[in-house]
Amino acid sequence: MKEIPASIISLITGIIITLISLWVGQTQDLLPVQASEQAPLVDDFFRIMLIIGTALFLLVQGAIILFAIQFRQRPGDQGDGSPVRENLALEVLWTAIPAIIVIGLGVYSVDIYSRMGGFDPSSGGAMMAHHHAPKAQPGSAIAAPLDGTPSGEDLAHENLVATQYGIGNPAEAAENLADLTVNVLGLQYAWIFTYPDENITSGELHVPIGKSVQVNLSASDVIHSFWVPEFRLKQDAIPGQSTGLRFVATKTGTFQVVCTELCGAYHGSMRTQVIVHTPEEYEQWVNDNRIAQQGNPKEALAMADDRSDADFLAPYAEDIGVDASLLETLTQ
Ligand SMILES: [Cu+2]
Repeated sequence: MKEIPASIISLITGIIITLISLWVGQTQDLLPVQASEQAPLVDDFFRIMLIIGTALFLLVQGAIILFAIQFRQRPGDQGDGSPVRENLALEVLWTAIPAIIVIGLGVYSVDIYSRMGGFDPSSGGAMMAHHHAPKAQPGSAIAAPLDGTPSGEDLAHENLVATQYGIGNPAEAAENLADLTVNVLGLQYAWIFTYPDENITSGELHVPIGKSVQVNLSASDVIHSFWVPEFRLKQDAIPGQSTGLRFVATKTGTFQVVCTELCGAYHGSMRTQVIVHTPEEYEQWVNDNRIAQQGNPKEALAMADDRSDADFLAPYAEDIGVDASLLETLTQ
C-alpha cells in the first residue's frame, strides 16, 4: 500500500484545525450579556482573536505531542538526532505569518477603538467647546483654557494630544454630537458623574436606552479605569489628561461599574452602578434630581445659621454625655 503524501496530510490537518477553531470562536460563551451597541464590535474582535488563538494552540500543542511520539528514542538507538540546521524559507514564513496577524489585529483594534470614540480627546474637546462652552467643564480637554487658567504647559499638552490622537476625522466627529454628555471623575475610591447640561451630580450613572452617551473621563489623584463589562466599555481615567468613550445602551437594567486599575488600598470597593432607563424613566430621574439638587444650596445656606456651636450642639448634649454648661465651656 502506498503512503499518503505529506502535503495531503498537512492540508487535511489544516482544514480540520480551521474548522475546529471557527467552531470554538462561534460557540464561545465566555463574555457577559451585550448591553450596548458597541459590545458586538468588541465581541467580534474577541472572536477573531479566539479563533486564531485556538488554531495556534492546536497547531503548536499538536505538533509537540505528535513529534514526541513519532521521534521518540527507540530501544537500542544510541545515535544523535539528524543535524538539521537553518531553513531560511521556513524562518521567513514563520516570522511573516505572525507579523501579518499581529499587524492586522492591531489595525482592526485601532479601528474599533476609534469607532468607540477613544481617539476623540481633540475632536471631543472641540465638540464640547461649541456645545458646552459657557460652563466650566472639569476634565475636558478644552476646559482648562476656558477656565481662564491656560498655562504654556497646558497649551503644549493640548497640541500634543491633538497630534497624537489626530486619527479619524475630527470635523465629522464634531458634527456627530452625542445625545448626552457625562463627565466622569475617578478619585480614591469613588466615581462621580456630572451632567453638565442638567446640573446634576450623582454617584451612579443614569442613562437613557438607545441614546448615544459620551463619557469624558478624568481623575483627581491616581490612574483609575472605568469599566462596564456588559457595555464592553473600558477606558482609563488619567490625572491631567482627558479621555473618553462613547456608547449606546441597548438593554434597560442595572450593570456594575468597576474600577479596573489598581488604585490603592480600597481599589476593590471602587464600584458603582450604571442604570439604563427607558426614555420616560430617565426624564423622570433628571427632573427629580434637578429639583432636588437645585434645592440643596439654599438648604445648605439655611444650615449655616447664626447659632453658636453650643446652641447647635445643645440638642445632642445628652447623647454626648455632657451638660449644657460644660458644652458652653468646651465650645468657647
Ligand atoms: Cu480606582
